[in-house]
Amino acid sequence: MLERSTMAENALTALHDEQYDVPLNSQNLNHHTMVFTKGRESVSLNGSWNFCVDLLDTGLRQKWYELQPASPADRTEPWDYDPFMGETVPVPSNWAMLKEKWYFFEGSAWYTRRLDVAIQPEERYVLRVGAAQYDCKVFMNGKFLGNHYGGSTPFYVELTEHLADGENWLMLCVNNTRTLDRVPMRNTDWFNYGGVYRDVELFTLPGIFIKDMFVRLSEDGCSIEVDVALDGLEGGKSTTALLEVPELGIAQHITVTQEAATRVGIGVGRGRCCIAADPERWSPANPRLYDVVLTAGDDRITDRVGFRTIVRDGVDILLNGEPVWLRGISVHEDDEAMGKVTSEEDIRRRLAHAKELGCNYLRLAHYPHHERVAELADEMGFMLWQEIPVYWAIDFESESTFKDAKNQLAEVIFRDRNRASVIIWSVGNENPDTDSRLRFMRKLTETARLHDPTRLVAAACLINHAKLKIEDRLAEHLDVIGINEYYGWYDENIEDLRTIGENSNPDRPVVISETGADGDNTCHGPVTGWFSESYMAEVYRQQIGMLRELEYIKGMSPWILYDFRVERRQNIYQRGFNRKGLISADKRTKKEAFDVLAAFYHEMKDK
Ligand code: GCB
Repeated sequence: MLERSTMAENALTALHDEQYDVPLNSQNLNHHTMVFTKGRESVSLNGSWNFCVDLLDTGLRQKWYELQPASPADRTEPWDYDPFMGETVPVPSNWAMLKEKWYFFEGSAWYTRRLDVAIQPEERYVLRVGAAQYDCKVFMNGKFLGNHYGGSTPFYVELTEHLADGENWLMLCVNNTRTLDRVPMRNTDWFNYGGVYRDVELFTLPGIFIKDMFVRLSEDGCSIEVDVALDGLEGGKSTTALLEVPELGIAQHITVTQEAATRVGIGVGRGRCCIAADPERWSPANPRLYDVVLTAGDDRITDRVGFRTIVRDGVDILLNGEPVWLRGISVHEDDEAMGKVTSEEDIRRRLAHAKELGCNYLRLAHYPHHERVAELADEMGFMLWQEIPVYWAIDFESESTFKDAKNQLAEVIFRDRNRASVIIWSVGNENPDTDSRLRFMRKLTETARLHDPTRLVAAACLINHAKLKIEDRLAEHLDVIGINEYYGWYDENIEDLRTIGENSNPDRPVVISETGADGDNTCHGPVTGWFSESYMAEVYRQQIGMLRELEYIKGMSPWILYDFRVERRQNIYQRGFNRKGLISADKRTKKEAFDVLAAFYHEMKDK
């Protein structure tokens, strides 16, 4: 018995301490601690990490993170896990994909690695974890440094004051337990992958560094607006930063003044400017990007930014002032072999398949995808719907659930708001229309607009199937109403779609955020009927036949590009996968419906 508790008086009562993790659930790593890292060099901490699954949370109870490296002869008591030796796994990875016995593992897992740093006195050190699903607690050299909630957004830990010159030990405790009060909650239609599944990096920064930069075209399209945040300004001081967009002849000084103290005597300074400019507009047809460089003291960052406007005008979506119809496809971040770990090749393949379909738009469902997707979408000319996992039965009554959702939304916005491709922030999917949900999600729409007034806000809303009407009080707080409809699959009469339009008479754009059918195109699949590839294609034909006539529909993102893994689908045709992909889980074999949709989109392109 090695349980250790600061609350318990003796060793036995420590076994009864079920509050052991409370001090460590601080959520102190959040959107406030984010650092702009694009265009910066880093030291990769990917690779082999010591690893241990920990179903009973023994590590937190016994404080494994306080152990120091020592040989058995030098230890003074027995130990249940030695973080400095034993099994290793690659980072990034999802443990479900590494060993069969970890496939359904839900709980804590410990990642440990050595970190050697030659400390330079003037420098600051920031750890970035691209994503760890879901709750991650960070420890270094025996000390707890912070905790992050949210499985799909990056988080940052300043290590400066905790690093020793030379050898250091970094530990991450990652927990993927589904709970009722988190975002998402217990029940989802995608696999609950656990692990550190995006890059882990160490950034070395000067004493005053650029914490944030937000660059965009103003709503009237006449100027470029820039917000800058610097970290490390000394009490009451102001400084200047230089913004350059060489191809536009812009070299503009921005005054940055201290706003809030983050550490003793050290604060964040903010500055803003608005520069008259007329850049070439970014669009899917002309994905023009400009180099943007920001210099502040010894720090310098670069980004590639596209300039465009996206607004709602009555029932239309206007890109650079012109109505646009969204020819989209939904995608999950999922791979048969890699789980949620994604690669440049995987993202490029995804976008190449979308191009082949004739898409100008993707819905990144149901959580923030890897940031590389938006960068490549910027380059290749796709518009994106990005969302947070406020999915199904979230605990809308809970303040702490709201805090979590709001933070995830802010994090993805801060991460991607320089990406022209992102046109929509979506705040939820298929949530019941209760008073508490309305309050919760209305506040999320406000958060989205506060952090980014330059994009549209959407959600997948509800249809009243008895009245055949879009009936969702959230709709009036959105710019774009998404509806998930499955006529031909879960829903019966496709003609209802016409009636829904007539009965709803929406005053803003409606997009079909999902529609589709399962088709098992493997050797196990049926030839006709439910789950056959041919029935799936027929559903697409019927959908397209109907949707092309409906004026109120301004775009669609059928469900989904690839088959994806999920626990809840276990019939003989599904076998642990949702098979609504236009391409099967091998990401190669196209189903008949692929060509049906491609033919429609190619025809729409010319309109
Ligand atoms: C939905 C959900 C999506 C599911 C899909 C399905 O409405 O939004 O997450 O995967 O239906 O296949 O049932």
